Formats: sequence, C-alpha cells, structure tokens
Amino acid sequence: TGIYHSLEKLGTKHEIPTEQNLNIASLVLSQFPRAELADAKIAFIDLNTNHSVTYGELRRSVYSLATALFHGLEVRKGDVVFLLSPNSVLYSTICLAVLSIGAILTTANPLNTKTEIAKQVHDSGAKLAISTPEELHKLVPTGVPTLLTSSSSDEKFLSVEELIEGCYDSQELPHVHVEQSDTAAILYSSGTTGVSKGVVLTHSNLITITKLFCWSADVSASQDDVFLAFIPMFHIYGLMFFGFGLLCVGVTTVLMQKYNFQGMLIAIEKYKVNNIPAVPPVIHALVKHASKDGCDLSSLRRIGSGAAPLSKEMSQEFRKMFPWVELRTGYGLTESCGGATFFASDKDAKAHPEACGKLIPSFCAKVMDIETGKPLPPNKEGELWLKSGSIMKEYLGNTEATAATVDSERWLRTGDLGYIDENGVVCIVERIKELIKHKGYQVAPAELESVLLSHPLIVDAAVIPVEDEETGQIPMAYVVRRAGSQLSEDQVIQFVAGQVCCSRILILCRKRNAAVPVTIVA
Ligand code: 4UW
Repeated sequence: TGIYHSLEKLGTKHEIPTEQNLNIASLVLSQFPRAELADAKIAFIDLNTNHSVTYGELRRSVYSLATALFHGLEVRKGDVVFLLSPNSVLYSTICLAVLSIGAILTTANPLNTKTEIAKQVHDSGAKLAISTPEELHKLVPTGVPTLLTSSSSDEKFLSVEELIEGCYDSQELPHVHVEQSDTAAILYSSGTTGVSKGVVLTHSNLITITKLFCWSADVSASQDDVFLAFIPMFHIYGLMFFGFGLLCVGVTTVLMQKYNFQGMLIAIEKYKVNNIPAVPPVIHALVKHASKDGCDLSSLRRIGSGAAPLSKEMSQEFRKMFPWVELRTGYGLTESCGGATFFASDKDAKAHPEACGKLIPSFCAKVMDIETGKPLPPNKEGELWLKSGSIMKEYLGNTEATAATVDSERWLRTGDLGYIDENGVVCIVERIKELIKHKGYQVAPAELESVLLSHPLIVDAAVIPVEDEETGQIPMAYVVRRAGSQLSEDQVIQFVAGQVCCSRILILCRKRNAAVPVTIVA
C-alpha cells in the first residue's frame, strides 16, 4: 500500500484518551506529582534570577490565574489570548490557565517587530494580550487590552502576578466545558508556501502529541533529570517539551530567556543539567568551542537535535568529542503539532547519523514520488507525507492553503524530501518547500519579498536560502531597483531591518553591476 506504520507500540500506559470532555490543561495537571511530593519537587528554575517554582506552586498558580481570567476578566471559551514573552517560570502557567478555560492560545517570538505583531494580533483575532513589560510597546498600537507578566512602574496595566496573588485561594479550575475537538492554540508557520499562517491545533492534537511525548520520555527521561530550556516556548518544539510534555514526566527544567553559548555552559555546570533539547547550531557550537572553555560538562547525558538538519559529519564529530552524551535527532513540524520521528534507542541513533529517527507510535507516513504522485518503496526519495491524531485541523481562515497541505484523507504534505529504509529509519535529505530555516527559526521568503516590494524604489525581489555551516541557512535577496535609482545595499538592509525580526536580517551585501540586480544577503 506504500504506507509506513510506526514499528513501536504505545502500550496501555500511554494510550491516547478518547473521552471527548477533556482539555490539555487538565490532562497535564492530572500527571503532576501528588501533594507533598509536588511541593518538594521543583518544576522550573530561572537561570537569571534563580527564582524557582515547585509543581505544587505551579498547580496553584494555574488555578488562580484561570479563576482570575474567567471570573475577573471574563475571558471566555473561544477567546484568543496573545502571549508575547521569552521563556519564563510563568510561561507554562499562562498557557495552562488560558487552555483550561477553553480560551485559545497564540504565541509569538518576542523579537518580532511591531508590524509583525500587529499582523498576528489581527489575523488571530486576539481579545487579550499578555506581554512582558519590555515588549509592551509593541502591543500598545494594536489597541488590544494587555496584561503584563510582572508588575511594572506603569500602574495602568494589571499583571499576571497580581492576578495570581489576588485569587490565591482558588482550589480548582473554573468549570468550563471544553471538548477535545475545540481549538486550543494557533501557532504561526509559513508551511510549504507563502506567508505565515495560523496553524489551528485542537485540544485533541495537543493531547495526542503529549501522550506520544510521554511514551518517548519513558525511554529518554526520568523524574530525576534536569533539563535546560533555551528552545523558545513560543515555538512548537519548546511548547511541547516545556509547556506540556516534561511537566507530565515531572522533571526539573532550568530556563534561559534566550540562548547564549556561555550561559548554556554555566547552566550545565551549575545545575548539573543532564538533558538538553537543542537545534543543530548548538551542536555545532559545542563541537567547535566547548573544548576551549574548560567547563565541566560531565553531567550531560543526552542532547536532542531538531527543527533543522544536522549533518552526518557534525553528528559523528559530536559523538567523538562527547562520548558520554547520547545524541538524539528528531523531526517535526508545527503542522504535526511537534515531533513525528525520534530514536528510541541510542544504538539505532548511532548507527544512523544521517537520519532523524523512526516514526513515533500512531504516526503513519508515505513517501510520494514528486513527479508521479505515487507512493514509493523503501529507500526511494520522495515527499514525506504524515498522518496522526496530532495533525493540525487547518490553517486559520485559509481553506485554499489547508486543502493544498492536508488532503481529504488527512495526510499532511510536509514539503520535505526524504526516504524511509526497510527498518523504518526516516531520513530527510532536502526541503522542497519555500521555507528557509535560520538557526531553527522559520523565515518565509514570501514575507521578506513582500517587505522588499513595499519599497518605492524596488520593482522586483526574490529571496532564496544560502547554506551556512553555523546557522543552517541565511536568507539572501535578489533585488531589482527602479531604473535610474541609486538605492544601495545598505539602504535596502536598513529598510528590511526596520520591519522584520532581527534574527532574519542582514549580514553582508554583495554589489552587482548596477544595471541588473543588487544582491543583498539579508
Ligand atoms: N531534520 C531536517 C530535522 C528537522 C527538519 C525539522 O518550525 P517548524 O514548523 O517546526 C519544527 C519542529 C521541530 C520539532 C518539534 C518537536 C520535536 O519533538 C522535535 O524533535 C526534535 C522537533 O521545526 O518547521 C518544520 C520544518 O523544519 C524542518 C523541516 O523542513 C520541517 O518541515 N525540520 N526538524 N530533524 N529538517
């Protein structure tokens, strides 16, 4: 039939709950350690402030915030709440509180510009925003009522911390009927083509992927683990791990607001971190720079790599340098609500440094010939299609893009080229969609092109990826200037920089003969 099934079994312990009346927040909270254990066990530690919260405190904060949002601010089922914050001890509290009352969570990169944020606020139809005081200025122009995460000198704005304090004796969640089929989150991804779109994920999608995560954690994590979180929680990778999945396992997570290499080394040594979900540039940095730093990395037991390809050579070099650390690659998409492949055994992972795992239980795949559209046998390259209970419902308000991405049998076209071998090992060899990945972050060429085209002196623009060892890919723009214009590369770069998130801009420019395109490496 050309359909590949996961060779792993989920087992009764991780069976995906079928009862309709269940929401992701209740599921996660039901997995927390009980009573006194919960008050002793630390869920999160902030690396900057050393502030920590236990599982017991986290539960009480979720109850309090959900109560305040529902009874105090009248946030209702279906209302969209926009969250703009780097990783923090409050992040998962906010997510769980919002989801527990049937409201819909939409998250954004705190580095996004005002323009990008206004677009997402508008597209998602956000009714309420929650922001750090530092990012507040980006939300003010949208006119959306905004809560701050923590109190600031500006007394006009209520804060999440105050709301939690105000409802501190709440003993339970407000009673809101939430069904698994209800929308839970809208995360943004450009998918296979065009600009960023709202990926609509239901409670059922999140519950499915969380149960699958718990299955994978059974072979890769234990309650005594200390995880490090610099993968941002606004992205599906971080949200699944730190927002939901690891809270079900009961580990302690050290939070970094933002990745930096030195900070990571310090955190590992200080907190005896043993498990790090990471992206290829982090593996690259460890291979290139860790030996010079004299930091003690002996506590590390496992590091994950995903969100972008890791080369076979880099994988082998890493293992040579850190023979005591297991390196596990995984592959996923926002549209599949997180990880679709994973290596359950280190022996398998070691034997396939070019691959990104085997299908996670309950996932099926097809490898489709891109010429004929027919499914292919093992070891033949084609577009990877995926099916599972975690596949997104749709792109928000975009039936055309939805139909082009999820077919009538609910197969997701990933836009990734790869093959599956006879043992079920999945290998991604190339990206055939328009998407560019810079440090694991999505960059939509269409978005940069439309920014460039909005410049009065630019008549045409095309953005392509340039391969880069350190960051994966860098977006590069070809720009055609209006005839006779003296527009320089610097001016174009400044223009783009003002409108898109700084991780997506400028490095170099290369001058071409003035008559034809200016080439800008953005
Ligand atoms: N190799 C090659 C890979 C790989 C890859 C992703 O930003 P999105 O939509 O989503 C992600 C999600 C990553 C992720 C989530 C949960 C999880 O457990 C996990 O395990 C490590 C990873 O990145 O981008 C999706 C696109 O990113 C590329 C690929 O093109 C995919 O369609 N990509 N992982 N291991 N390419």
